[in-house]
Amino acid sequence: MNYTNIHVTKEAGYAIVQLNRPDVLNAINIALMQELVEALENLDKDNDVRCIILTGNEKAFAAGADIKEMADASAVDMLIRDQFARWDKIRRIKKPLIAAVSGFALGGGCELMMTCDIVIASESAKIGQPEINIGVMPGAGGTQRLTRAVGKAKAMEVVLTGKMITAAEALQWGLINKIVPVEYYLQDAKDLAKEIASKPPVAVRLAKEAVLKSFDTTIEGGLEFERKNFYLLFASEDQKEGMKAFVEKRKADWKGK
Ligand code: DAK
Repeated sequence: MNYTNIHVTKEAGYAIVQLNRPDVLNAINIALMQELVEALENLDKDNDVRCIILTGNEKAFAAGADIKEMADASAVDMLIRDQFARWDKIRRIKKPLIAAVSGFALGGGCELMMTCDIVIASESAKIGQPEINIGVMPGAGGTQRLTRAVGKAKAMEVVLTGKMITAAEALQWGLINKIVPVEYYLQDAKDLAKEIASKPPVAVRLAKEAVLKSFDTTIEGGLEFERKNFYLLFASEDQKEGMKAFVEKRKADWKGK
């Protein structure tokens, strides 16, 4: 597939989707979003791909939605563009998404990062929700996902001041998983993707689904959901293979079924 605003590379077991508008710090315009959703949905269906890395470049993961594209839009224009439908599609990607973040992850860039399941950041990452500085507020999950990740007090500080936080702060606050030197952040994400790709895919899928469920249900509902997914895995060939391999002291050969 030929894309203009992103690059897609497939490696053994995983894929890398790189945002590719370096001149504008990977600002997310409609064209980029269309390509991103199409690529992610295709990779989600691709049996050779078991994990997806989403990245930018050393200077920017993404500095937000494209302000120039939105500046003159009316509320009705925004409604008709219905861009939230595309963001929702990213939320529904079933394979694990790893964000490999360096430089700016701001506004929609931070929201995209938070839609991913695991975040590996370089030491230079600068993360924030600066929408307040341009007369708006986060619109693609920033007030909700950030608050759930770091708590009300810190989310308020970030959203109401528009300040950027460092990678070290983001790690301390529990927003990201790991900080690595700039030279290694992508390699680190690849190593993690390889590790996840080596696990039984059906179990990975149902486990991701169950963890995400915890965001929008009660503990009772979540435990019930988890249990159903757990039972379901006993219908998979990989459960039989995984437990048999353990007993026989050999490496499991996953079929993804
Ligand atoms: N949009 C468009 N262009 C951007 C941009 C952005 N968000 N961020 C940077 N650029 C462009 C700059 O205009 C500049 O272009 P030229 O002037 O060279 O043509 C180029 O990238 C380099 O930027 P700077 O010269 O400003 O670079 P600096 O290193 O000096 O500063 C910076 C870097 C990241 C601090 C600065 O660029 C900056 O403050 N950028 C804006 C950050 C920001 O406010 N981001 C939040 C945007 S609002 C929605 C979903 C999501 C959203 C909205 C709707 N729906 C589903 C409907 C999200 C909204 C947002 O993200």
